[in-house]
This record gives sequence, C-alpha cells and structure tokens, in this order.
Amino acid sequence: MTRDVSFEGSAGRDATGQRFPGAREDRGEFAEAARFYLQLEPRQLPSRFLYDALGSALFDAICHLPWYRITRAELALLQRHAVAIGQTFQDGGRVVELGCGSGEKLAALLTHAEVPGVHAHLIDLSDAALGRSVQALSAIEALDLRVTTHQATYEDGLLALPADDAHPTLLAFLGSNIGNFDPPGASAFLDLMRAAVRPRDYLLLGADLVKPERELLLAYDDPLGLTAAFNKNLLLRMNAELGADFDLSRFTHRAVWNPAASRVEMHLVSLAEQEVGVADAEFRFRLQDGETIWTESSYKYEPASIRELVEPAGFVQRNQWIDEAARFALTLFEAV
Ligand code: AVI
Repeated sequence: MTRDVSFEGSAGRDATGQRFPGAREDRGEFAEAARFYLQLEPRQLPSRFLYDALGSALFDAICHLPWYRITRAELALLQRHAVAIGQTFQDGGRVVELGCGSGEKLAALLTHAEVPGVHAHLIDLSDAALGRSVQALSAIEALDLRVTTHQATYEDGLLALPADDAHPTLLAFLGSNIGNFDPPGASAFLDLMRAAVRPRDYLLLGADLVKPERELLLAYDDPLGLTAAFNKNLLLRMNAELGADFDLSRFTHRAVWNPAASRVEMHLVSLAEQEVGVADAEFRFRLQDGETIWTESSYKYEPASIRELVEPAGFVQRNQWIDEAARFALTLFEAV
C-alpha cells in the first residue's frame, strides 16, 4: 500500500458544507457560527460542531449501541454486495469516500470486492479519522492499494480531486450522512458530487429509512444516555473553546420525530429561564424555560424517495439493496 497525504483548507462551512454568513476560520468560525445560529428563531447550532475529539468518540460509541443500527446494517450490506459494487471500480479504478470515519466500511468493501490496484481517496476533516482509516486499509495487503488522504471539508476535498479520465470512479457517501443535510442542502451537495465525476462514474449512497417512531426515538435517545452526552457535549465544547457559561445541569437532551419533514431532530432543552453568555462571540442571550436549541436533523427516507432526491442531480439508479430489519438502504447510481 502507498499513502499520499495532501491537506486542504476547511474554513467557513456549516454541517451541510454550506457557508454561513460572515464565516472566518477555526475557533473564530465556531464563535461566529454560535453567534449567528443561536440568535435565529428557533435557536440552533450546526451539527458539524458536534464532532470535536470527545464528540467523535461518543459518536463512535453510539455506532455500537443496539438501538443505533445504521453502521452495522450498512457494513453487512457492503460485505454482502461487495462483488457487485466492485464492478464499478474495476481496472485500476478509484474509490473516493467522503467522511471516512474509522475506515472500517471501505476496508470491508475492498476486502470483499477483491479488486486489485484501486486508488482510494479519503476525504475527512478529522486527521484522527484519516489516520485510523489509513491503518484499517493498510491491513489489506494483497490488493496493491494506493491511498491518498485529503484533510478537508467534503466540498474542498471534492474540488481538489485530481481529474482522472483513464479510470472509473466510485464516490461513496455512506452512514446516512446525507440525512444531516436539509433537502435543499442535500440537492446542492448532490450537484457538487455530480460535478466531481464524469458520466459512467458511480455514486454509492447509504441512507437510513423511515421506520416506526419508537425505533427512531430509541436510536436518537438511547437508554444508556450516550446520545444525550453527544448532544450536551456541544455545550461543554462551547464552554471550553468559546468562553461560554452554559450550566449543563440546566439542559436536557430531546429527540423528536417530525413526520411532516421526515426527520429526527435533536434539541437541547433549557430546564429553566436562564441567561447564557458566549464570551468569544461577544453576546449573551436569554432562554425561556422549555426553550430549545436545535442541534441536528437526521432525515429518513423511503426507498423511492432516495431515487427522487438523487436522480435530478444527473445520476440514474442502477441498484438498491435494503436491510429490511434495520430499514437501511444502500443505493448505487451511475452518473449520466
Ligand atoms: C453522522 N450522522 C449520520 C448521525 C445520524 O444518525 O444522523 C449522527 C448521530 N446523531 C445522533 N446519533 C447519531
């Protein structure tokens, strides 16, 4: 295995990869996002700020919970259908994964597809995630794999992908990360992905499906309290990084299924009327008792609605594999 490392910038985008008004970089960017989004009605924070080191560790733990089935269902589908998926990057093709996490899924796909000479491009904001993914992929020695990492937002990573006219490309966007975009954001992001590939390249999309409300709420408000910790860590992070003075004992986690919008929402609910300051963002605000800060949306789909969402961007659906028990879909599209 060979490894190339390239770094690209990451400034000024929210959870959906979009710029927010007045974005700057790093901590300044977080402060400006906090100031902008916490003053919207309803108050909110972009979900991408959930993923500092502790938030990422909590999310990894969530993926092991019996009630959160996305990760295991997707891994099983990737293993089961790896040979069919592998047809798309045969002949020394490349696989581009957006948001590689631990690299476990790509490693499973490549191991079971058994396609030699693949060039894997990993795009992730987290250097730790890139490092773990490289390690996971280095275990596959037989396949003469080449790995290039791009520490970047999805958008910057896609824009920086070198053109490759000679080899087929499979773009993998897994884990139902698409579900953290609102519908216009998802469409805009699909346009961006389509612009990064050529006709006859492929997109592999993992997306969680609508299921009974009880199951959805257990997945996003688990009895062990990991998702609550994952959500409340955002307040801890603002205290540590932005000089905020959130009293964590005066907030609780709430997950809500919004059937009209087909999304699970995560909120932080204020347990009292209180005033909070965010020093580095130079503002204070009052929360009413029961008022919420909306921290994440996780859209859920029907098998047909995935096709309806993706095809207008310039793809046609070629295959769809569904785990009926977990209600999760892996859908393969060809760029046209
Ligand atoms: C990363 N993303 C797809 C997860 C989801 O299901 O929306 C994040 C998550 N939020 C709460 N639990 C997991």
